[in-house]
Amino acid sequence: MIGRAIDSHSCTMSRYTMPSLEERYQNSRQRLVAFGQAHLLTFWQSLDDRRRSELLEQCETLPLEMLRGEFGAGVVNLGHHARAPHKIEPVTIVRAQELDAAKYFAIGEEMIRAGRVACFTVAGGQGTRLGWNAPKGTFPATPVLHKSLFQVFAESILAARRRWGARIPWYLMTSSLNHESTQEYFRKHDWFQLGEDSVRFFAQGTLPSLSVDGKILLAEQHAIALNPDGHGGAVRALRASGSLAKMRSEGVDTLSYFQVDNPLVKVVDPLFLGLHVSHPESSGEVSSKVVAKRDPREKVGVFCRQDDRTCVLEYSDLPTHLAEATFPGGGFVHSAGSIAIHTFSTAFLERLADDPNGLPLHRALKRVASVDLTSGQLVDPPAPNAIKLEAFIFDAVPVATRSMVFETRRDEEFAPIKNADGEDSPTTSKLAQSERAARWIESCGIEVPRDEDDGACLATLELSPLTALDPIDLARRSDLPRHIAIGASIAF
Ligand code: UD2
Repeated sequence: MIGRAIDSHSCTMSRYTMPSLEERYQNSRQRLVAFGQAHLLTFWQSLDDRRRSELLEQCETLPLEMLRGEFGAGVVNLGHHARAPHKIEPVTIVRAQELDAAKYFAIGEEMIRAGRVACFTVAGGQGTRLGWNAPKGTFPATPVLHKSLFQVFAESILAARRRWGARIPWYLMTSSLNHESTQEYFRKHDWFQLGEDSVRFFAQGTLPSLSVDGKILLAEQHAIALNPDGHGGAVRALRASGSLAKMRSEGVDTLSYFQVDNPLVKVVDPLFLGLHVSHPESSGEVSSKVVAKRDPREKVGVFCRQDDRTCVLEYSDLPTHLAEATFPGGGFVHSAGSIAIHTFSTAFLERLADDPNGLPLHRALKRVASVDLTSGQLVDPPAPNAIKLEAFIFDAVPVATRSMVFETRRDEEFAPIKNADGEDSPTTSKLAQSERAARWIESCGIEVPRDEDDGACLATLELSPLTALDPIDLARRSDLPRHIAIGASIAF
């Protein structure tokens, strides 16, 4: 930090000189000692100057002040220790059928046309559960043409641009693990016709892994064990990358946020945007979409009320008795499952980014290979040994004055690809994509073959967003077949 600050000044003020390695070492040492982390310099004497400089650079950028509370927290309070659950009540849910949807849809359309809306995808995760080594967005997701997740989103954005005559820039957050490879993928595909200057990548930040007794771990003798700081890192990264400033300069004041794993997402949804800016339940800061949970154990966060604030409790933090609680007449009390689709005002994100404490950190016990301070050898532990810290974007929700929770249809908007098989896998997602295409095609009066017993579609269908963004769009087309054969595999 110190080195960088002086470096940038030195361009114009020549009386400043770069601090020597020794000065930087002394500064870092003092700071690390103050936070009980001086062990990071254990191998200093055996490092060459290049490695010493690399290590110092990492030490200088460690957010030690922000992490102060984590160093002494130990293994207790894994999960969301910053907000222990006390009184948890169900949340108010806004539903399309209970309001004048056409009015809000028109408001949202006007926002898009006016160039106020940008898309934002968080794509910094590793896709470990899926067993896919490349960036998750490159995973072949569609049932017939095997288009990647990134291509599906790109086609949706292109289609939305054409429909509303708007620019709709696309911001993608990567991490140090996939920043280069993600950009390379888009370059190879010529940015899917969106134009290079409107597809904008920035990498999220990192946080150090800690031992269970609160010591930052070394991944190498000269390198700190760092991991991406969670999708909540988006708040700082949007600011640090200059993205928020760019949005402001281009008149964008609203972000349509979605994750990289859901090919059914509406990348911009006029109804949701209109509700976000003008529904009485919304303060226009952050709004969220939910679906009714499949079952109490489904691995999605749950929207609830706590201390008179709307918030999200991650599934791992929701006590079983609350997850399984039912109303006297039936139905789960806490069924508002988060599908990680939000609308944010950029002004709200600016305010969050200004907060020196940032979003709370969640703690998870994980396996992390680290250097043994006595032997200097890298040790790959057989069991979880370290605390990884992450911020979650949905912790922005309770910061808002009021935050709207809007229920949508799972079969229309949520079929994530998370696991290699079983629930939320490529198989279940492709089936859901094909079923949605079948419903839209049927709504245009075209016959789709269906199983007599369970009603399942007996063909595999894929609808490009460029063909239709919704059933109304599809009905305008004159080039659809009149009939679809059993067993057919068709992409429109
Ligand atoms: C997330 C939510 C869960 C539910 C579900 C819906 C969390 C902790 N849980 O579960 O409540 O809403 O989604 O599908 O978010 N990412 C980054 N950087 C990171 C970590 C993740 O960009 O450091 C991205 C990742 O690329 C993906 C998204 O965030 O697009 C979700 O990450 P995840 O797969 O860890 O979250 P998941 O599926 O457990």
